[in-house]
Parts: sequence; C-alpha cells; structure tokens
Amino acid sequence: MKKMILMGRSECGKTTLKQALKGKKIQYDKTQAVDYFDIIIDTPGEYAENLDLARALALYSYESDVVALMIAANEAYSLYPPNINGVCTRPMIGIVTQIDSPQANTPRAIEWMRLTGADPIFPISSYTGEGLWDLFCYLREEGDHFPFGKEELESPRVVLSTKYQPFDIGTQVADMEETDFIDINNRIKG
Ligand SMILES: Nc1nc2c(ncn2[C@@H]2O[C@H](COP(=O)(O)OP(=O)(O)OP(=O)(O)O)[C@@H](O)[C@H]2O)c(=O)[nH]1
Ligand SMILES: [Mg+2]
Repeated sequence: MKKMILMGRSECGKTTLKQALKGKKIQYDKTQAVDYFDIIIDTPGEYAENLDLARALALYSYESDVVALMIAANEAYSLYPPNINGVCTRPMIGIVTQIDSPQANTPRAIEWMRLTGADPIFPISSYTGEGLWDLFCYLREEGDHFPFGKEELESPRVVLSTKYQPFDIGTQVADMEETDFIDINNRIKG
C-alpha cells in the first residue's frame, strides 16, 4: 500500500477514516499528536488550522507517498487556498468525508477540493463505507493482497462512540445495585 498522510480540519474525520479503512469499529479518539509509524499517517486537525503547526505537516508529507487533503461534506467553508498542489512534492488527492451527513453538501465540497488542485477526489463515508473501495484501490501497490473485498469494505460500520454521543448516565446508574454505592458517612465513622 502507498503510505498516505491525512490532513484536514479538526473533526473532518481523519481518524475515523483510518479506522474504517482498517475494517475496525468506529470509536472516537482525539488525535493528540502526529502518528506516523502507521501506513496511514494521521495528524491532528490543529496542524492544518495554525500556520506555525502547518509547517510540521510539510515535513511529515516527506514521509508519505500520497498527500490526502480532507474536507467534510458538511463543512461551511474550505480551509484551503486554490492551487496548493504546486507546493506539494507528492501526488495530492482530495477526500470528501461524511457524505452521509444530513447536512452534507457534497458537490460544493468536491468543488472546493477541485480548486486546490487535488486529483483524484474521493467522496466517502466512513460510517456507511461508501466510496472506500475506490480509495483502497488507488492506494494499492503491486503484490498487495487485500484482507477484505469491496462488499465488506463498503458495508456500514458499527459506531461505538462519536465525539458528540451523550453519556448514558441515567441508564448506567439505574443498572447499579444499592451496594455499588459507597456510603461515605459509614467510611468516615469506620
Ligand atoms: N456521519 C459521519 N460522521 C463521521 C464520519 N467520519 C467521522 N465522523 C464523526 O466526526 C467526528 C470527528 O471525527 P474524527 O475522525 O475524530 O475527526 P479528526 O479529523 O480525526 O479530528 P482531529 O483528531 O480532532 O483532527 C466523530 O464524532 C466521528 O464519528 C462519517 O463518515 N460520517
Ligand atoms: Mg483525529
């Protein structure tokens, strides 16, 4: 597989895409630092949002075979200036994520990606699996054997947690036994 670096605004779905491409269940995990030991280099969104940190992205791009700029289909604006492929020394592709979102405006996000010079552009959903196969095939190198086929890769994922999923505190408390609670008064007395 080609080594791909993921860049894009915080919450556009970089880490989730990485989990989906590996056939994992989706579980929210805030990226705190660049993870570059993996075949997919995952970066924190803040690096794309701050000029000083963005320089690190340029350096990490040298560790990759492909640079992937990402944007969520429901983003209200694009972070990227036009024609930035000129400063990139690797093939630069575009990934439009979260196309399953009810607020998605996929054609607009594709157009914003096109303006950057990214080519090709992959509209995908890490939740439904839509579009993942084309991306997978793009990353394929001679001799690679895929662990799963198109049907499996493009099937809906189990989402264990999202960033905004509220804690189900009521249910957890209701499930507890009386004896699960520590009686602080007794402790103090004891
Ligand atoms: N509906 C939908 N939600 C998604 C999709 N991809 C990601 N999300 C949700 O968007 C939120 C942010 O996803 P992350 O993958 O953590 O985003 P990130 O780009 O890695 O963010 P940082 O680590 O902060 O840079 C999570 O709640 C995900 O579950 C998708 O394809 N569809
Ligand atoms: Mg992340």
